[in-house]
Amino acid sequence: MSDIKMIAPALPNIPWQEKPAGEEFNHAPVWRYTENPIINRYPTKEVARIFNSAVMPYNGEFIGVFRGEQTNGVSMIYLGHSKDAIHWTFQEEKIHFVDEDGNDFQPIYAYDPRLVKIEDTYYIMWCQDMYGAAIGLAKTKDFKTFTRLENPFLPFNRNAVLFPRKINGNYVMLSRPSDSGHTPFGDIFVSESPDLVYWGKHRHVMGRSSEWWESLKIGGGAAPIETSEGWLMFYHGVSGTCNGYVYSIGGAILDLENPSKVLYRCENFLLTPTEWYEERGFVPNVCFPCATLHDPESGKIAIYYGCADSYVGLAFCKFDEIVAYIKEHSVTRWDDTDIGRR
Ligand code: BMA
Repeated sequence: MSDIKMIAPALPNIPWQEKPAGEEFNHAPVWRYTENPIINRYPTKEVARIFNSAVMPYNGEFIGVFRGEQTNGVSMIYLGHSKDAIHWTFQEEKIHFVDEDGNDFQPIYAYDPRLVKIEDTYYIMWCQDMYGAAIGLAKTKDFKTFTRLENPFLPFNRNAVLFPRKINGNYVMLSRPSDSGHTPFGDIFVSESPDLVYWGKHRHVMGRSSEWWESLKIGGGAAPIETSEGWLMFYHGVSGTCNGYVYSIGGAILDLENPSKVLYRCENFLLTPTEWYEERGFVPNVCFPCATLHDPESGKIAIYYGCADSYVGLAFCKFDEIVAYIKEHSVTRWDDTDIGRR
């Protein structure tokens, strides 16, 4: 056991499956749920595919915000409930957002939602149209009323995720500035806000690396997990092949007080498309993490990831093992470890 501690509320009912017996991990110590994918096609009448989605504990059970690609091809966000975080039921109606005066304020499209609880409020971040792809942000306390806040960043931007607490008094959000299309570049940045309206202190966190699996672009994934040594971050890394992009899951640990500094960054992917539901689908070869459930007492971590823009998959790891693996295989460059200001 290492001395590093996960700092999060206990989650004794975390979904879990033990590491496959006899499995020799000559790769990262992450294993898939044997019943993957946990969400299949046509989950509701108007939705063809659910993928790239985020879940959280809620009232002793689980709740989630799901990217649902409607049968008209437009993505929206749907609410789901589950007793075990594996079997989900979805509201037929997409989430309806209102502005701060309570007036209807629906995005034209919405995709890749993340869900983060800060103090007593739940925040949803997603990608949407703001005269180009940009970040949408909303809050809820009861999962009945969803109030949109100001869009944090100008277009073009994707992959926003808040840290689960304020740092030095400010809200802190990762994002990935992009272009209006499929963006053949991209680094992770971090920004701060005292009030979730005005954002600044933009810093570079880390860039695509020379490792092939993340050599094209990277982007934030699940909300970072607080640990005694830093923020454990599962993100996505993309490589460009002659047959399109390949999305893998990577891991890094960011400085606790100044998360623009990368303490450790794993040179190996933690998960890359291997299974039929990751390699084959609407967009093949995509593992796209958007959330974790994690329990500090048992050290269990469940990673929720979109598979091939078609399904949701679940993978597991143990906190001590994944941190040890990231540290053991860490390679950082100067532009990872500096504070990212120029
Ligand atoms: C990215 C995002 C993700 C998607 C991925 C692969 O640009 O749009 O939602 O999973 O492409 O298609």
